[in-house]
Amino acid sequence: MRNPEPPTRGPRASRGSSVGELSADLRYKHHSQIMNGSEEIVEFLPVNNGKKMEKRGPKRCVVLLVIVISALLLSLIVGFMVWHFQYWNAKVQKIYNGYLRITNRQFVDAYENSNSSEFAELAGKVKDTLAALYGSIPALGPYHKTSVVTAFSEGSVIAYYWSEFSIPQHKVKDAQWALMGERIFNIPPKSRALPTLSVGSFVAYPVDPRTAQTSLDKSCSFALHTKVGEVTHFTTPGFPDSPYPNRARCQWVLRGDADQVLSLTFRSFDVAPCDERESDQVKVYDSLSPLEPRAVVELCGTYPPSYNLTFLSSQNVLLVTLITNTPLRHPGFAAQFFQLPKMSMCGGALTEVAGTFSSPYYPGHYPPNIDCLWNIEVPSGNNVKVRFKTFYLLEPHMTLGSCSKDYVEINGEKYCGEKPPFVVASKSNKMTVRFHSDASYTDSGFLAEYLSYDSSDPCPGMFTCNTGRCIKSELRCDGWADCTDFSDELDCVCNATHQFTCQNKFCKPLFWVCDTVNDCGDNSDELQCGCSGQTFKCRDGKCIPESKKCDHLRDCADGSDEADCGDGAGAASCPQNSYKCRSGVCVSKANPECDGMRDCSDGSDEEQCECGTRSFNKQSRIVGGQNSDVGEWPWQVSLHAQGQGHLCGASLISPNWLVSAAHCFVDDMRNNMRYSDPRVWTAYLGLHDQSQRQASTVQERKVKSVISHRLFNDFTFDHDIAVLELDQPVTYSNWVRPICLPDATHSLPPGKAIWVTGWGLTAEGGTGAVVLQKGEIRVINQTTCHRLLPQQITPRMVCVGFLNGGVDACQGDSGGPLSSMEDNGRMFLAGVVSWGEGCARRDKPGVYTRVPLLRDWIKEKTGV
Ligand code: 4AZ
Repeated sequence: MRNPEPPTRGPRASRGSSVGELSADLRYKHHSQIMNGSEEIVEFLPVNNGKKMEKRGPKRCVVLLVIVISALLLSLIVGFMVWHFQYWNAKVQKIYNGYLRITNRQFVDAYENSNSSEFAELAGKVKDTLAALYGSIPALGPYHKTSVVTAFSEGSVIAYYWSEFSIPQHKVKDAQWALMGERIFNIPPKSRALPTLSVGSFVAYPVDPRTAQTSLDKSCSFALHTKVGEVTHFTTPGFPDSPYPNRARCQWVLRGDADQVLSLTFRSFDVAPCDERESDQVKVYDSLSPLEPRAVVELCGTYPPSYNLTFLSSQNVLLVTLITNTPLRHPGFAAQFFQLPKMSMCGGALTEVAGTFSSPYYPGHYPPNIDCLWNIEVPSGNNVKVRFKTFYLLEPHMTLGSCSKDYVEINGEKYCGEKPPFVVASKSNKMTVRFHSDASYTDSGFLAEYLSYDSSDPCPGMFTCNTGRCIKSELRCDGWADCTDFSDELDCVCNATHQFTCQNKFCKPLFWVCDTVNDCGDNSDELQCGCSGQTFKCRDGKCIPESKKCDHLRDCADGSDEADCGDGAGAASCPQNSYKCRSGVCVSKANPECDGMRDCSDGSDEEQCECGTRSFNKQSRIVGGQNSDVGEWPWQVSLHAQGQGHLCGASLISPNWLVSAAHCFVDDMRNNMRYSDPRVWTAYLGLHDQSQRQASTVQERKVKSVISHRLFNDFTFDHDIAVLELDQPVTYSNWVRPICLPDATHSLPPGKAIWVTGWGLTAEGGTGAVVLQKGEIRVINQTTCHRLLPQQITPRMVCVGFLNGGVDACQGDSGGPLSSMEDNGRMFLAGVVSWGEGCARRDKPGVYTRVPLLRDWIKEKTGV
């Protein structure tokens, strides 16, 4: 039999394979046979039978379309049902922490013991009360699984609990709203039939799953009650000899007697470093339930012992929790607490001519939930001025500028956050200062002084800033903003002989005009600068002073001032100030070394970066001075000369190499001192206090060799750098660590804030410091540096300080580090303390050796 023509070129015609066609034909044949009972000729559509095709094609299309739509609908329905049961209707477990106040019970001591029958009896009633309470709320009742009472405290009785719900996904929001409602409206509403307990108020908050009490480790749960006149101590398990457990959920319930408050201090604190993702964390709550809105502080990392970690409660209880997530090994904390009577009043009347006042328990953290009011009244005819010497009212997650949480309010204006010293003045002899602390997170607060002043002459013999601060009259219109609000530089009539009038009316020294630095702020001092006379024209058209050409500093944005210098500076294969990877590739980014980003494809910019970090959390809260914190500058070294004590500073750059100033090692033959002899020197590392050189943190080393720069000039102090080799390498610790060495191309932009540290004199002609001092100073542009110290500055020198003076290095700081923090938080050795005209004098900034320019020399001599 001849194979008939393929059945159709309609919908089925797309089958391309002969097998497909064959089988299709066979099926048709079979179908006809059944229909007719005999072997009848089956009619197939001829290929060219267009009419028939028209008739039969659409019919099939419809059938197929119906099939497809039905299949689609079916899968939609199935999908919806899967979604409904899998997700929409799926139950999620929610845990809420809370507390409720029972008004018809008196607290008995047995409630402190969760194993007592009294505890069990009351806990049972609280559970029933909670069940009844949730049951009366349709959005909660059906989903309530269980409630567990964890503790009781006084007042009348406060019951702390957690409740578990299993809520369909789509009802979670309603449940949350319902609980919010309960939180706002005190219960019991008249209509609700609750068991025998009378409940005054009720609070519940969703729980961070990490702090859920369900996961609490029973072996790491402690309850402590301190007695009158007693200080109670507690530590993390194993402290200090072994690290606290990994993946632990620990808690300490701290109690005092009724009507007392608690003062808790962490005397030693060293947990895993804070990390944005997962870190170990200690939290203190002003409650016996870990409720976020009652959190007082959140701690991680390491704090030096000098840091004030004292926290006050608002009631007689505190809860301390430790949640560990990292496998890091840290000793944990040692803490103590005691009770003291609740402050009966806070604030008061201040009627002296001058005096001081502070936030409660200053410098400890003020307690949560407290309001103080000071009414200051000075003799009539005078005005009041309040100067805040320290001001720390900072809360995590606070919205900037809103002062909606903790604040100080003076004459209707609110102040909050962290502020440098500032003054508020009144226009009368009265002032009210209100302090408010809300229920969560506290800080160390403020210390303030008030004084009365003659309103007609607020600053006798001085200039009064608009902020109320008094500054020396000479500082008015001198081109430098001495008042924080610039008011000393406003409305000035500039002295045309030596001052330039900026468009914004500031007066600036004439020699700052056209020096490529925007000194006016509106750039008007850099406009209309022709490239005439003693100026060099950059390739981009900018003019710079001729003296800046070939000074090894990139002054033109395109580096053209350092090209064609014929001294090898421009001969490197990378353009000036661009970093050269080991592979030879140039990176144009500023200061890419050790910045945490792989800028070189060979990774060479991120090698040897174990430097420039400190173990302890950064502190900047030294009251009334510039003492450093312990471990704040772990690369700082004190160099003692035989029989003379501390003479110079130095910086640790590797386990056995230091960088210092060459002038420290110049022999003084008149006094028969051979300072170039390494045997004269002893290096103290990890030192904080010169009187505590035996402290366990200190590592003492002899010096094996002193290498001063061959080009050091004892007259000009050019190339004032030396490297010292230690007889034995030091061991890195929390107190001893190296600083990063900057690449030769590392830039120090004018205006950059840098730290100088040392035990040098604390005033010109004064005495040396006992405790390591720190000062924040700023890089001064090279033109200004030349002008202020004419004929004395070489390209190897950089001026750093303030033109007003005030903060500076001094004798004894020489050789010490100028520590510059880069974007990634690492500290780099920007300079070495070298020389200056006196100390902290106006217009006489300190001069430092530019370390980047001598980087290659350091590498050559030390291999570091
Ligand atoms: C010195 O004699 C010294 N003001 C170091 C720095 C400064 C002055 C003197 C800078 O070691």
